[in-house]
Amino acid sequence: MTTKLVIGDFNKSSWSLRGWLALVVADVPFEIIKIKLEQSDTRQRILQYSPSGKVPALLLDDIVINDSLAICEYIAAAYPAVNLWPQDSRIKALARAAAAEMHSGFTNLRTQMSFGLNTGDTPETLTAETQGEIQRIFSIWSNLLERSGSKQFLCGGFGIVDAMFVPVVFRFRRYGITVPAYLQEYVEQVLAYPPVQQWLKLAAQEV
Ligand SMILES: N[C@@H](CCC(=O)N[C@@H](CS)C(=O)NCC(=O)O)C(=O)O
Repeated sequence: MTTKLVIGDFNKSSWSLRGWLALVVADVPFEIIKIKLEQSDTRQRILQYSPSGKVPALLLDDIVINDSLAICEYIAAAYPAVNLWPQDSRIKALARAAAAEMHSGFTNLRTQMSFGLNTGDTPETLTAETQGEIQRIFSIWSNLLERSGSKQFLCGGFGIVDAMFVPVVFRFRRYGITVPAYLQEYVEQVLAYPPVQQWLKLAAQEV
């Protein structure tokens, strides 16, 4: 079976990063088809592969999975030994809820603190709504760490829930958000995680 992942720029596409991480962490061999975002032909180029007009899209022989969380779910199911979700069903439910909240929410944070690793302006002040969302993320992380008893990632080994929040860790770093001391170690482990470093390297090499 051929596996291809259609993504946007490494510097710009936070949703691509999430899907890409699932494949890399599960050690799936795949090819990348990269489409430059924010160009006059971007939409037309993405539509050649992804019916939603969005990236990432995972191209398998006979289907296209055109959503980051669905890609993560597919990889978790296809490679169960990697444990991309926690094994404990209650912790897994909490991890899924956190991943879903990230996937569907935090619109103020995503708008005011754009993902661009090397692009975009830095807002002078963050709105109360954005600050509230940052506090909510701290609370999600601390709850998962406490409930799972993990000293590493949110629920033990690096999983989908961590992948969903990697772009947030990048944003906190880029916008100088002070992370509470009890979450500092988590953030450092995420930034030091080899696949995360690999993405940052690819982003740095991108013209
Ligand atoms: N819910 C989708 C969102 C995907 C999304 O918004 N992708 C952006 C890039 S990060 C995109 O394709 N933008 C292209 C465009 O709007 O032209 C997912 O989780 O995959």
